[in-house]
Amino acid sequence: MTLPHRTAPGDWRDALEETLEAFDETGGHRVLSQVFEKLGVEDALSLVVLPYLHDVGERWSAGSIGVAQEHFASNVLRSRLSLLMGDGERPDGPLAVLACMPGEHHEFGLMATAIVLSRLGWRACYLGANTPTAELAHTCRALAPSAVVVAAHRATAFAAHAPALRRLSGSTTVHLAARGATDEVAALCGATRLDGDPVWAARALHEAYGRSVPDVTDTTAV
Ligand code: B12
Repeated sequence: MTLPHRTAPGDWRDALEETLEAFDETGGHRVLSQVFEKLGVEDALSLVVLPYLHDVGERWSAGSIGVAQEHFASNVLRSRLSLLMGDGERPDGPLAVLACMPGEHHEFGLMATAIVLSRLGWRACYLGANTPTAELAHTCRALAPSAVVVAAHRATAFAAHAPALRRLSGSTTVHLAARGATDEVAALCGATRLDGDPVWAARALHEAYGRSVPDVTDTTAV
């Protein structure tokens, strides 16, 4: 598939739809290489990859694509994003531990935040989907991170583990993220709500921890 003159984010999303939803892995990777190169990692995530995932879900729920196409597209994207994890980390950078709540398998937003934090020099300890809270607490005791980010689509996923999150908040700053992160559940868990899209949120965290956001002009990506 050739991609002449594509510039607008919607065009890139269309190109992902045309390739990934036709089970064309090579074509999908080619589009991703171009979009990362042209837009840079942060804008590619914010304007193309994450909105594309949202659109995939809409097409799946409307019945215009099947589960196989949705799974295929998300697996290709997951493999690609995992290559970006850890890129730019500095050994003396602040440490963040990132995990999805138990039962939560939607991890792309969390991955995007981990990627952007590492590009800002953070060390990102990414625990990923469906992380038991006892394991999260154990990891935080061992690593003493500057910040913990936990994500869930439903507020009940946080509320069900409020006592454990509240205990964790006693020793480190816990940020609740994604659609389930309401003010009410954050208060219940003694945590802070992390607003905004995953890229914006990573930059906000970086600033909150006293670092200025560099002008990232290096668009080097995989
Ligand atoms: C990919 C996907 C999956 C993959 C996930 C793979 C993976 N490794 O992550 C798999 C196949 C596992 C999956 C499973 C399921 N899924 Co699903 N999935 C999606 C899909 C297509 C994309 C999700 C995604 O990553 N979006 C990108 C994120 C970044 O966008 P977002 O979710 O809108 O999040 C916004 C904010 O909340 C915020 N944000 C999100 N995460 C984070 C994290 C941080 C740190 C920060 C700061 C911000 C942030 O950023 C976004 C705005 O920019 C969505 C469609 C959609 N509309 O999103 C459905 C969707 C979320 N899934 C849905 C459903 C129903 C399911 C299943 C129940 C299906 C089933 N019957 O098994 C299971 C549940 C699994 C579970 N227990 O968690 C529904 C949820 C409906 C609802 N209202 O709750 C959706 C909306 C599809 C739909 N249109 O119906 N899914």
